[in-house]
Amino acid sequence: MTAARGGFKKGGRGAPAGPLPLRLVVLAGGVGAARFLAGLVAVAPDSQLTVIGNTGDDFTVHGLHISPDLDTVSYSLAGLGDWERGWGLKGETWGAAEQFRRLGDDTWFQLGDRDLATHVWRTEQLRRGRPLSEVTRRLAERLQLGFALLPMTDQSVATRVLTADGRDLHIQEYLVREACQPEIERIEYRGIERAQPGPGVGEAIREADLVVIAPSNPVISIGPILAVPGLRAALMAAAQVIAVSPIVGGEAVKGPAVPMLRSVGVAPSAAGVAAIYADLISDLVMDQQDAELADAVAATGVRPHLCDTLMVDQAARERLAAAVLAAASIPPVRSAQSG
Ligand code: FO1
Repeated sequence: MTAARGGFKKGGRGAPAGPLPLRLVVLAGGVGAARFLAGLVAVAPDSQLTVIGNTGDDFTVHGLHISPDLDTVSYSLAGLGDWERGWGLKGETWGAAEQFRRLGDDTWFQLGDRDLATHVWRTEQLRRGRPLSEVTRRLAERLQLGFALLPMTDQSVATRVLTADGRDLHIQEYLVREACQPEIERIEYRGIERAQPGPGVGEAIREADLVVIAPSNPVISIGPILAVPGLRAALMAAAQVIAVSPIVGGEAVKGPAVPMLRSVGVAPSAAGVAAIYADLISDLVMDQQDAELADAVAATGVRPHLCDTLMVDQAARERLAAAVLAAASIPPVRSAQSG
């Protein structure tokens, strides 16, 4: 990443001018964002990358603070993640989970032995009074990520799923323990009104040449980030914001985006994704399988860009990242692998 670039205006399609490194910001959930980022860091020109991560999924298990989306991004980009499972570390063993089970603790949310060390370490740092942003900065440094990973906020926010049968579930209970089965009545980002953008979050968005909304779940991964007071306004003032649709052919690439979008009254399609982000984005990168939806996307005032968005391997991740840069008129530093 050595070439140098400068800024351009919102919706601008001309080549960026000037000698500054490109300032890229990615709004990220878990696995979809991690895959996209693996492509982006490979093809982006000389740039300062800031990843703003969802913490609405954060959870306490066995007394430990878990930040699933931050960990999925950091493990994956540090080359330590289990790409197949989509979460946790590769080469994991499960001795601690077995012992927790023996001791009578709930083990539906599995912590591998190596992963456990991260949570013990993070919890201890938090216990010493360090904010999550500081703890995450130290973790990113130790894993040599090479980019800034910022939690969306230092305050505690919990994504809750209120079910049609009257239950109030933490998002992890809904996703993992209940395997996304309950009918959703409503989704809440509890605590969001007291949240402030984490240190550096607003500045990174304001100073960015390009903000990319990763192909993550718009409701439970990106929704909490957008709901942090002040961040929508910062995005509306940003130079250029482009999203990647996580919905292909009416299906989520992974996870429960379809019932989630329905629960907020949005069609589970690329056109629905365009509608949900329409006031923030100038462009949507969407799958070529959804070509017939391009006009519906354009009708929301968002420019559609068609390509293969399925990130089946590293070559595909790089092609998608290159397509996003192309949508912003930024040539990749090298051609994406042809596969
Ligand atoms: N997902 C599962 O489906 N089952 C698990 O037991 C599980 C454990 C887990 C532990 C640490 C971690 O960082 C993530 C974990 N995940 C697990 C993934 C996670 O719950 C979700 O995929 C994300 O929160 C959604 O973005």
